[in-house]
Amino acid sequence: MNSSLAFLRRFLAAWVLGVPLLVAAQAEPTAQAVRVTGAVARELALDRQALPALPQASASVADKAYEGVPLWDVLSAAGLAPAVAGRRHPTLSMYVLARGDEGYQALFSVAELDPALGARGALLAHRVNGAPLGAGEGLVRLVVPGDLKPSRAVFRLVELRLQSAP
Ligand SMILES: Nc1nc2c(c(=O)[nH]1)N[C@H]1C(S)=C(S)[C@@H](COP(=O)(O)O)O[C@H]1N2
Ligand SMILES: [Mo]
Repeated sequence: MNSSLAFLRRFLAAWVLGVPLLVAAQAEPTAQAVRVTGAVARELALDRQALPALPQASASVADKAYEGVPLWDVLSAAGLAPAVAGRRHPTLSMYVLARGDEGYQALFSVAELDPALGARGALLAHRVNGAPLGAGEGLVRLVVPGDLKPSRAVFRLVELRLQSAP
């Protein structure tokens, strides 16, 4: 009798404590900002308020009209800071790792993004076809004009990490 009562108590305690923890884990909110990190002069965090306040641009990709902030503007605001010194044209050996909140990653060379070189016009999009991004796309989707498939169009973007090739 006593032991089954103890079991019931433990069961109830696990239930009462465990359920809210489980719910909290499942309801993990979409990241509230895109962070610009790594080899930059100053790290940035762009949140829901900051993004629409920056100069906007648009891009059409796969029959969708995206609006957002040019990726190059954000990289310029953060300031490229090559980690390897004494190199001619040091940004030519730098790259950006774009990461979604679940760990999905896609890499861009700084040169392909540079308006003086590849000029891809990549956008940190926060609106599509005149409305906020779709459910599941998060706060920001990286939109990449010129890519034939949207494989690098990282949704639920949380980080842009600048690195220098060794
Ligand atoms: N965060 C994140 N972004 C991602 C992916 C992913 O798995 N995670 N898949 C990519 C791939 S391979 C494709 S084809 C497109 C699919 O986007 P869509 O469902 O809007 O067509 O999203 C890209 N962006
Ligand atoms: Mo894909």
